[in-house]
Order: sequence, then structure tokens, then C-alpha cells
Amino acid sequence: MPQTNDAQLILWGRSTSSNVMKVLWLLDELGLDYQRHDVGGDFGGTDSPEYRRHNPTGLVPTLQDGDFRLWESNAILRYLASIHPTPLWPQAPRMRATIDQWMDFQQTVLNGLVVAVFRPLIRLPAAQRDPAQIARDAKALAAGWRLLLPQLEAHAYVAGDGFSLADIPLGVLVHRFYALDIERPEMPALRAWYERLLTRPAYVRHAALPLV
Ligand SMILES: N[C@@H](CCC(=O)N[C@@H](CS)C(=O)NCC(=O)O)C(=O)O
Repeated sequence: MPQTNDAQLILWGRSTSSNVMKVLWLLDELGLDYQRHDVGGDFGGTDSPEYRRHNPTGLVPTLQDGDFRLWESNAILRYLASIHPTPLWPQAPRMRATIDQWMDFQQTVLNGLVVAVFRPLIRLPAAQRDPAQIARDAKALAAGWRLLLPQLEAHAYVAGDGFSLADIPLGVLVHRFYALDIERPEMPALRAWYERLLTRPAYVRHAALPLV
């Protein structure tokens, strides 16, 4: 298992990015030392040839571990969990695969549904919003969360009875869901999971923050 020197870990990305929040949350859960540099959004810096050389998408986050750079937030979570083996990402193949499955679900299904509501409500001036479209998108978002409900009705956490890597990407988004000014159907198991996450100091420090 390759080991790393914690002091070498550098995270590139503004702390207001949901994808950067995931990495900050895990670094905190694992008690790792790191430096973070603000890039992206109003900070800029992601269009420079140097940044693009290491992350051709020009997005945040990028993790630097010595001379190794990695982008895609969920891949970064798995990298950190593999160099610092943790019960949050167990080796048992089915358990690990289930965690990975829900992490992919966050990227491929839920993220776009959250962005569709978050962007107009938080990033657009009120005059430019289309309330009817936002209401439709809020319904679609609730339908997305419903896909996770059976899992949360049967278990305390996304991939089973223990907190795992799968809770991090989805946990960042569930805070946005409850913090946005939208209509939400009652989903008691989802709310209970969100409240469970709120008992974790690292979640409150990095993800359950006012929306900006
Ligand atoms: N799939 C990528 C998406 C990264 C992404 O979309 N990052 C957004 C912030 S959440 C970004 O870089 N936006 C432009 C910016 O902040 O300059 C990941 O999970 O890392």
C-alpha cells in the first residue's frame, strides 16, 4: 500500500464548491494535514496553462500529493481512503462496490438535479429566475432523492449501517436540498439521515454551511 506524507497534501479549490467540500470533509474525518489554495469561481486561476496542465477540465478540486495530481472529487475521496485505509471504504468487494455505486449515483443522477435548482436560486438575480421552471426542477430533484429512500429506510447510512465514503458526496447535496427555498415532499428517512450527518463536526465545519 503506497503511503503518503500528509504534509504534502495540497487541495486546490474554493471552499464554497460542493466538490471541494467533499474533500475537505473527508480530510477532516481522517484527521489529515493539508494546505488549501483558493482557485475557481471569483478567485480565478483555473484557466492558467499551469492549472490546466494538471486538470484539463479547469474545474475544482484538484488534489496534489507531492508530484501526483488528481482531479474528480469522488476519485480524490477514494485515493485518500486508499492511502489512509479507513473503515469508511472497506475492502470487502461487495461493500466497496455498493459504496462506489452510490458515489457514482451522486455524480451521474443527483448532482445535475441539484445544480438545476441551486444555480437559479443562489447564483442568479431574482429577476432572472423562472419560478415555474424552478418548481418543476425541485420536483425532479425530490424524485431523484426518492431513489435513495429505500436504502435509508432500511439502514442508517447510504451504503449500510455505518457512515461510509458514500455518505460524503450525497451528504453535501442533501444539505443544499434542505437549505434551498423550495417545496419538498416529506421524506422522513432522508431527513433523519441528514440530521444524523449534522451530528458530525466535520460535516458542519465544511458542508452544512449557508449557501453562497
Ligand atoms: N465532476 C467534477 C466536477 C467539478 C466541478 O464541477 N467543480 C465546479 C465547482 S463545484 C467548478 O469547478 N466550477 C467552476 C469554478 O469553480 O471555477 C468533480 O466532481 O470534481
